Amino acid sequence: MSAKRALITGITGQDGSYLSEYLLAKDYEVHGIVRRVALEDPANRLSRIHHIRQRLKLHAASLESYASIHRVVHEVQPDECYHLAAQSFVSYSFDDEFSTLNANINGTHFLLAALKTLSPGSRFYFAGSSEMFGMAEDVPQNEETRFHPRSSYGISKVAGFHLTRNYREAYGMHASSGILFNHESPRRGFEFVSRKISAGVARILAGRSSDLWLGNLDAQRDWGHAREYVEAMWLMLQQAVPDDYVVATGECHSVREFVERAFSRAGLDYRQYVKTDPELYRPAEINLLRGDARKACRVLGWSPRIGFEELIREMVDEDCRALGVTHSG
Ligand code: NAP
Ligand code: F7E
Repeated sequence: MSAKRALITGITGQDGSYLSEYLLAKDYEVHGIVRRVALEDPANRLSRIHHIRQRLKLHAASLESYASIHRVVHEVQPDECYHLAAQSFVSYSFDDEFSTLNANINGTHFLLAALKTLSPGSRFYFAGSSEMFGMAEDVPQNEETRFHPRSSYGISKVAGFHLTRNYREAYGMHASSGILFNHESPRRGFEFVSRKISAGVARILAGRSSDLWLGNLDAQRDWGHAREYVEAMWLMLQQAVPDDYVVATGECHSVREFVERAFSRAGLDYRQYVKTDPELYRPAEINLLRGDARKACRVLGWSPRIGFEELIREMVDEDCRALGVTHSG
């Protein structure tokens, strides 16, 4: 039997890199969509997939161009398509609502439309987000919780979620959405708070900074590890029937707790280094997100194994190692 073919958008990102490794280990033929500029600057823009680059088939295309998406879908005809590409930074979505909505909504629509026309038997995964719940009425949030997004990023994900559901219902496509809560790793982008903190700890230890400026320390999130969240994506596409699933740990912690644990891992007291800047607060914050992933556990057999402490330890240790510093934590 020939290998299954997967197409991943956003393959250069945190989740795209873990998912590629996971699918390669299952003997998939893995194709990825990247921006043209990434192919011209591989050292910087392909760094997360550098180690597996030779085993991947990369295609230049843009989320903004239907013609380019159409061309890649026509060429690849994937068995499974994982749509991970997005402007994913919530803070930036307040600075540029237009590009966030355009890229995230049109990109999803273009991909679904191209698959429907050229490869209707493909199975499709949409990267939904707990940001869709926003100012949620219920805690914890599950698949029945009403959406109340608080940013154009969250709004774009609600639109993508409904597009995915509509293609499933209207055209019979095997299209599923994962509603994933925050997931981090040493491959997380430096702009997100977890990595900003772990990298900040390492820079302080290395003597490259003396402080770390953050925004709202009281916000609470449900933080898991990206490496195991991509397994849930794959499991969704192995089901006979497409559906939507919350993926979360069920535990939540404040940013302050994350900071406290990360600094103490390195033997430091965060109160001596962390400063807050009101400029880093968001115009509309989400104070508390905590997921109820019982459906994913029951139907997919998925549950998280890596806890909050272990996640922070791995991130801090990896950032310290990268800067060549050891710590006494
Ligand atoms: P990430 O590290 O920020 O990766 C985003 C990917 O999207 C990168 O490969 C990026 O390419 C690509 N991309 C962005 N804009 C693009 C455009 N206009 N055209 C083509 N590609 C574009 O994000 P992640 O953490 O892996 O998350 C993966 C997906 O899950 C995203 O859709 C995110 O919104 C969603 N999600 C993430 C979380 C989380 O906690 N990580 C939770 C829920 C949902 P470049 O490398 O070229 O910029
Ligand atoms: O913020 C607070 C900030 O940017 C987490 C994305 O993957 O997960 C991510 O979105 C919290 C917020 O992630 C700083 O106000 C305090 O309350 O790490 P973040 P996010 O906004 O939760 C969801 C599920 C996604 O879907 C997104 O794609 O931390 N915070 N001080 C800060 N946040 C940042 N970035 N920087 C600070 O200095």
